[in-house]
Amino acid sequence: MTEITLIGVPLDSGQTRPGCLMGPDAYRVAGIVPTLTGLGHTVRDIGNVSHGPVPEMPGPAHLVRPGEVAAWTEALIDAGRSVEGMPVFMGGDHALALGSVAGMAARAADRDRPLFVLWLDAHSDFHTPLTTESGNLHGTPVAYYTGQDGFEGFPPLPGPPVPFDNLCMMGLRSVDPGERDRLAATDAQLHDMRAIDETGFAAPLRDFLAKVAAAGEADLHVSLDVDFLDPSIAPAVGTTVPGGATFREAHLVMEMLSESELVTSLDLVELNPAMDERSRTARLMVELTASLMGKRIFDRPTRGFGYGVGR
Ligand code: EXY
Ligand code: MN
Ligand code: MN
Ligand code: MN
Repeated sequence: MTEITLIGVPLDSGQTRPGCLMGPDAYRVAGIVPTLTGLGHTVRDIGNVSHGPVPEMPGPAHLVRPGEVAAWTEALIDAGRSVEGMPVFMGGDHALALGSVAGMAARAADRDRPLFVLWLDAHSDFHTPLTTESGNLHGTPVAYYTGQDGFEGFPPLPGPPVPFDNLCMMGLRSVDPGERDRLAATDAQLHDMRAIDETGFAAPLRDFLAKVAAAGEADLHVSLDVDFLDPSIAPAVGTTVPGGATFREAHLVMEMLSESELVTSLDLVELNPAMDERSRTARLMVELTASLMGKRIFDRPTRGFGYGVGR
């Protein structure tokens, strides 16, 4: 069983639509604590964290609240790095992943381990402050934690940048021209929905998990953006894109991750409770978290059964 630390991140400065700051409480109302304790885990909810002083920022004038995002990044690096068990960052928009992933990379390095990242998102979030057209910094975390240029005024990475070879993206279906060529030139494993339609999720996910397992002692961070899911099952997000993961596909991904026993930290991001329908999306995200944390229809042999990832 796992010691889970819930970290509430009421951050909505990565974009302009209000509402994501209610996300952490929506997960609490949807029962994330009893759901996880009911699976046998130890759960500590440390409440909502806040950020320190907001710095003056250099950089393009159209950036949306860059000082707040920089301050959050600093706060989340600190909040996550010292957690012993499994941190779950309850957002909050995806700008929280500048800090959560940078902090997890530092924590992994503190333990002499590499960090792998599974990015479940309709978007690649690979803009920098210099390439973003919208100015919305929730579209930039991947560029930050992989160490790209253009983040002047943001905290320096506290640990090593995440190598592209350790990064897998699934669910992609909205990638801007400014992100596309730079990302395609990297070693990141990029699975857009066109590819998923051909292979399904299982085969590429199995390959990625086998790679993580082959690294020996390694950490794996999963960043789950609500818009990874199809809007028909998850309407409470500001950046809906048609053609997302279905209910069963999302559960399969979570169940495979659970069976791998490799996941060491998690983001739940972009939930906007103001756009939800009777907590439907919040409840689905909690249900997916439960599947990631071991909820099964039937018990199955674990430690890599069938996936070649046991160790
Ligand atoms: N690529 C678009 C932009 O940069 O504005 C949309 C980014 C959406 C980011 C969401 C959280 O995944
Ligand atoms: Mn603030
Ligand atoms: Mn995202
Ligand atoms: Mn997204």
